[in-house]
Amino acid sequence: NSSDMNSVANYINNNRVTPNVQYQGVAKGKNVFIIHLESFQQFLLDFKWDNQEVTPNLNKIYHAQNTLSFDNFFNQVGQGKTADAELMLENSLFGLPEGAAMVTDGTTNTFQAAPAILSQKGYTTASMHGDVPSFWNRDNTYKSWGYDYFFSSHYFKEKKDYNIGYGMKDKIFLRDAANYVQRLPQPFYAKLITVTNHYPYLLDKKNQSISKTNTGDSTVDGYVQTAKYLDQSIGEFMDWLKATGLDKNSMVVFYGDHYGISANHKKAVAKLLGKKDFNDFDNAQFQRVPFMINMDGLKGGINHNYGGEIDVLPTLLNLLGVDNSQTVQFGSDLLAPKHSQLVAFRNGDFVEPNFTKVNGTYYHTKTGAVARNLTSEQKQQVAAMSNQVATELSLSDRVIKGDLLRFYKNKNFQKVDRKNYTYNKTKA
Ligand code: GP9
Ligand code: MN
Repeated sequence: NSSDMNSVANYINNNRVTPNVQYQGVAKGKNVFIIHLESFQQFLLDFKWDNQEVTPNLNKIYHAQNTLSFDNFFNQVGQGKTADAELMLENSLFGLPEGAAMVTDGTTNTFQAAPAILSQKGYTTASMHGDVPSFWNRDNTYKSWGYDYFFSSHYFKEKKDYNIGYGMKDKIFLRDAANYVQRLPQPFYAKLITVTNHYPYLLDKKNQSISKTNTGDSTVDGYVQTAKYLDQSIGEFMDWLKATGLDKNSMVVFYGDHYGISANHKKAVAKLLGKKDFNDFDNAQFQRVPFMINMDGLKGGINHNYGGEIDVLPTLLNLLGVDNSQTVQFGSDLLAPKHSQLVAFRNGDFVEPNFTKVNGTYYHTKTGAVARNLTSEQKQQVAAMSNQVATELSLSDRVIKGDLLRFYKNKNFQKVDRKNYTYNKTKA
């Protein structure tokens, strides 16, 4: 009920941090691209195989002077995978302990999502994806999030050979999506969801331009091939952006949604990384995914702050100069001087600069050693962090399960009326 909402709002307001004034509004009025890099992990950046960089285009973006990159940014998804990532990125709410909130609650709940926030600031908003609209209940949830458009596979030409795995091949998808992007009134907020780099990493012969790895684990060895293909599609997309001049007035945000190689493949990962061993601690550190913000004139560099997907919305809103002092958000601005570096995993574990908790065991983040003989002060610290993680997760769950945002009054935000949206298109 509404008093539940008040206690959540109190918690959030107590933890709200003041934004970084240096970056405040530097992207005001710019177009925004959110580029979803399917199953793409941080370790792929600068990774070499077969005598070549696997992802030269993304590496270039990662190291560019006008890219703000993060090397301690973690995926925080649960069972909802892609859906959890989308939910966190655009709402700063956690995925649910089980299932996917986009499916169970996306149609009926009230949200204050990025597309709605920005469309109330004059943006045109669109999500594009080369899979059927019903996957993860996107066609319903996007209405609750205030997306003006959803260009799903129904909007793209189909040809023999255009599809693989879960949908369109990334190069074809991004090329065709560009036609829709170009017709959006500016400023726009456009999310492009790739999918070729998805388990089980299938790719047709003519698109393979690097050999498979040699771990002998067939679910792992194709990963570099589809990652390279995704990287090439990004290279082509960036060329297009430049050719149109859109690179001059756009902020391009890249993120990896979740791991590509699960904890079931520890042996193969150890071999891939040239390590003797790969334990639970290593696997927690392996949850890093890219988060990069590229924009003409942006003061970039690699930022080492710990953070995760939950932190994206406040970070972007501050860059865009959108007041988010009233937003219900569980993350904190990655660039804020007092950004909270405690990164919650969906199961209650966490990682932060000093301690990592995996399956209830504490490790020293710097060395990976099990944290034995903690001082009483350290014991208090880790207990407090565990509590904070549990509190955040359970409050976020209450927001979703109780549909609490329907009670929340935010003077900067007008509630979304789902009836105003339709994404129907009959197949051409
Ligand atoms: C399909 C896609 C895959 O539309 O986005 O989702 P995932 O399996 O990665 O959660
Ligand atoms: Mn995914």
